[in-house]
Amino acid sequence: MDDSVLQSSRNMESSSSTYTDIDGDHPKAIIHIDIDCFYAQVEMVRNPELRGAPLGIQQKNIVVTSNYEARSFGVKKCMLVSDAMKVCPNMKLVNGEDLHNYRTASNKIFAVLQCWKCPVEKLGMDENFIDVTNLVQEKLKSVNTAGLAVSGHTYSEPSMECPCGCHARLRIASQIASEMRKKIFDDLGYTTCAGIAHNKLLAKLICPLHKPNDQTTIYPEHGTSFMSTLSSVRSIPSIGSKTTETLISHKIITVSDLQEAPLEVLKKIFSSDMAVRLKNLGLGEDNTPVKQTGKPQSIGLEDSFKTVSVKSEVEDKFSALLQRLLVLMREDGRIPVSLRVTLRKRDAKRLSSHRESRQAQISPSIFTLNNGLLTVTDAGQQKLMSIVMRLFNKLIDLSKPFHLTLVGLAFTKFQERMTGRSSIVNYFMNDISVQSVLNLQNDCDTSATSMDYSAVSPSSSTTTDLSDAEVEPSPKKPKKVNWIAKRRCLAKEEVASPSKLKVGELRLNSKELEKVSELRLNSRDRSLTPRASPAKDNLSDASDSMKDIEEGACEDCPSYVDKEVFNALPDEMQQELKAMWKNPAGADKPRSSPRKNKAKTNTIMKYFVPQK
Ligand code: DCP
Ligand code: MG
Ligand code: MG
Repeated sequence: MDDSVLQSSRNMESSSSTYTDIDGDHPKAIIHIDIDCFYAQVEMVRNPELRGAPLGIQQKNIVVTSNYEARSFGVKKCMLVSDAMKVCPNMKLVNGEDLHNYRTASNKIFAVLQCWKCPVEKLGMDENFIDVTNLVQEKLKSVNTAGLAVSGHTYSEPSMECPCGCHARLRIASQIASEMRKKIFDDLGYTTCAGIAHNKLLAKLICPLHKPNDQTTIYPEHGTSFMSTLSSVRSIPSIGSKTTETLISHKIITVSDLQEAPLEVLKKIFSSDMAVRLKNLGLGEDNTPVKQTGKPQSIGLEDSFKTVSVKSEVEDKFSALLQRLLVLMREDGRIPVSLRVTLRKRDAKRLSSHRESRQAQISPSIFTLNNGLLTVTDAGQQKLMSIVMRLFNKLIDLSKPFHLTLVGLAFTKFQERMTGRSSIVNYFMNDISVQSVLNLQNDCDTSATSMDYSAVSPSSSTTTDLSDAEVEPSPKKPKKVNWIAKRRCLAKEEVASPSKLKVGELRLNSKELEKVSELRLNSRDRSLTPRASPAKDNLSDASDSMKDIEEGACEDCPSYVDKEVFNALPDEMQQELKAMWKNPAGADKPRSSPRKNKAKTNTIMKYFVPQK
């Protein structure tokens, strides 16, 4: 870091930015994309009649953003509605307090950007960084860079190439940025701006230079001079209000001031690391990586208040939180398998507060797919509420008065699901045991993987269990995993090739099967993720975990049949199996006489064979 400061300082010291300044290496190519007047565009895409005339998005008494037509009248972000209407009396207002559509749009944009298979880091709702370095390297192999022009604007034209080759790379990156913006527009209808640079800082700051619906590339040697055009140190993204205040108190107000401030002076004001970082930022230097954004580890909501000390009130609060949480869950798309309840308790004697949480596993079968959306029936919601209240009862001794100042609910673990309307996917995602039927297609070698489940199974965890063992069944248990592993191996012996799996018997078409296989992989990958913090995972041991699934259980099942698997099968298949068990002379002994009854050779029956 010190080196880069020295390097940049050297650049600063030269009277002008000549090409003798260009040395060093600028290997990265970063794109920053920001959606134009985001909330306003979302509303205009939803309702095209709003296009072409001034539009403001109102939250409370503020216009949080407006389209470019309104901006041309002088409407600015975060203007009071009254002021905005004075400058633009014809502006239509749309209420933007419900963020649902904006979040959905944001997720769709993120998904489009993932198509390039480069790291994408989401910043807020309408911005993304994309590190296209590797993609550019790939393209360099096939693209003739000699005649390749930049796509869009250039901050400042270079008169010679940088020896490290970054100019050519950034030109290619600008072409990629164009493709990305075009795809966002073609697929979703949003116009965007992009900044292209060798680091995140410059890519972000150069992005709005040509607004709306355009893009700008900046070359490394112009970074310092571009930064000096920024009037306030606050314009630098990682400099917050406190640091700004401190800098201002030392008469460092503009970015130029920061550039000129000797590092030694900054080190007297800030820690050494911070001083170096500030100095670098001022000079346009930034080596922070683009970190791939993943889904959040948990989705939660909290409600704080002065006091709640009656159980029925707590229940109301949780009920309201649950409704909102289910909306967030639907937007997220993953199936929760763990629910956490948090309380903040006020201790009147000690005049202090502290938080306590408990969590329990929940059965994925509570959730259903309805028109491709994850939903919970009224009965499912009641079930979730009863889990919440049981956890609450464990956190609070109701025989004594209590004083709460916050309640929180969060889904803390998830199973991946495939999107789409396929009911069979929904059906098969209920439990990994069900997936084991499908694993018959796979190599027996995967049994080793299936055994890995035990390594992350709740009961093998060293966690001190604080949770509610009665609450809900565990979706993954080592006991069952053994069954799966054995079953897979049996399958290999008995089903010589995947084609022998009579897919029709499973009422699956090949597309659905593909989806389910993917689903299984997703689910397995999730399950194999080691717990970051076992102490926080107070998962239930689920000793009576079969309770839910055994409702309407298979009383006629032979003892060797895994009831969870059986209960997860479609009704017709259950009926078929039951009929066969009633007639043991039939196909319930597929291993002993697999070819005698030709019609039944490849039925589901063969997978319900006794273990040796
Ligand atoms: N937003 C908000 N409150 C703010 C600033 C922004 O609610 N103080 C919301 C509304 C914006 C969205 O965030 O539409 C994205 O913020 P931007 O700063 O990117 O602004 P816009 O996308 O609206 O406009 P621009 O075209 O300048 O990017
Ligand atoms: Mg924007
Ligand atoms: Mg933005």
